Amino acid sequence: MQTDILNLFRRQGGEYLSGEEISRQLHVSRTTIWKHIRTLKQQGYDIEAHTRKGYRLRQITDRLLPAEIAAGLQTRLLAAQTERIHHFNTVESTNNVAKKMAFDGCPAGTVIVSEEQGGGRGRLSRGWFSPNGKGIWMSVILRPPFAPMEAPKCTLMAAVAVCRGIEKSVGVSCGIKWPNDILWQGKKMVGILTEMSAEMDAINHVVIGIGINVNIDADDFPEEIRPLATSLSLVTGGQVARLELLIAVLQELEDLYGRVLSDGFMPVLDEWRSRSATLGQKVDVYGPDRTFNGEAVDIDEDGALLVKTAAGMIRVMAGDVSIRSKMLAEPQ
Ligand code: BTX
Repeated sequence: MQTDILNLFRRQGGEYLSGEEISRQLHVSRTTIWKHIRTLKQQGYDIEAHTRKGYRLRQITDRLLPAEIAAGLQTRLLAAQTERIHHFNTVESTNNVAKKMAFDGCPAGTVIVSEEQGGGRGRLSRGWFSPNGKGIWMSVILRPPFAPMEAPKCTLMAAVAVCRGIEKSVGVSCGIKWPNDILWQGKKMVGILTEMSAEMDAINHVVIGIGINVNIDADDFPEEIRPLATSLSLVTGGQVARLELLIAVLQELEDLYGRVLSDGFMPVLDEWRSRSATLGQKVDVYGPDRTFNGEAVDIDEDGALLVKTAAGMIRVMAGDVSIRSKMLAEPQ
């Protein structure tokens, strides 16, 4: 019902619509309409009520509300219905919420989005700065028919989807740094944290957490990450519409996932390579059990980084990579 009311407002383009007209079109009483409008206002919609003229939606909110996201999407799986999108004003971590929902059996394609995170997480218990209303902090739940060792593919797929979404919606081209960062001129714009639950030979679910710095000013960043981080507003010099961007990223992710399921992983891998800021660079690799350096030459089908070292080729499944070159690359 709330979606229907919002659709009527959208068609009205900011003009008033009487309660009587809304109740006639939606076949419910004016009291019911009034109650739904009260709920919409509580959700953050800027709806003005006038005793004679009725109601009007003053402006589309910048909050990432489920009805707004669903209205912009043409997906069958990801956030395909408003009920599959869960919006919060604040949570500790959208990945934590998503993992709980996934364990409780929510459908694949469920998306959790929050205006802010109090305890946003990166890899290896690192934090992720997620200020209120200034970024996209979201988690997507998938149940891919992959073997557990193929889960890193989800990170690569998400990285390509985010790059495409940013390019289409904001017109900014970013580079992907293996395994999970998206950079602009060497500074971190996006982080991706993929977590999974699996049996020996099958994945139960994967949670893909995506954090995009959208409208964060340089002074907003904590001092220790300020030299390393950037945001879309810093790059473009203006405010960026979060909702459009979120919709673009989800649409790209759905399209890529569908492609992976039908045609395999090679096309995504090729696109990842073409957008990579890591390949062809001299790198220092900080693995779980050793540190070494060499040249990043490729990634393989499982998403592992292949590094040419003095001692031969080393296949890196997990770890951090720092790029040695002075000029950190955009996609080559
Ligand atoms: P990471 O371990 O590669 O990067 C974490 C490091 O990045 C931090 O130690 C810090 O140096 C730096 N950092 C922290 N916050 C920011 C920021 N906003 N911009 C740039 N650099 C930063 C990266 O892990 C994975 C991050 C995933 C975040 C998403 S948000 C939605 C979902 N929920 C959640 O808790 N995490 C994911």
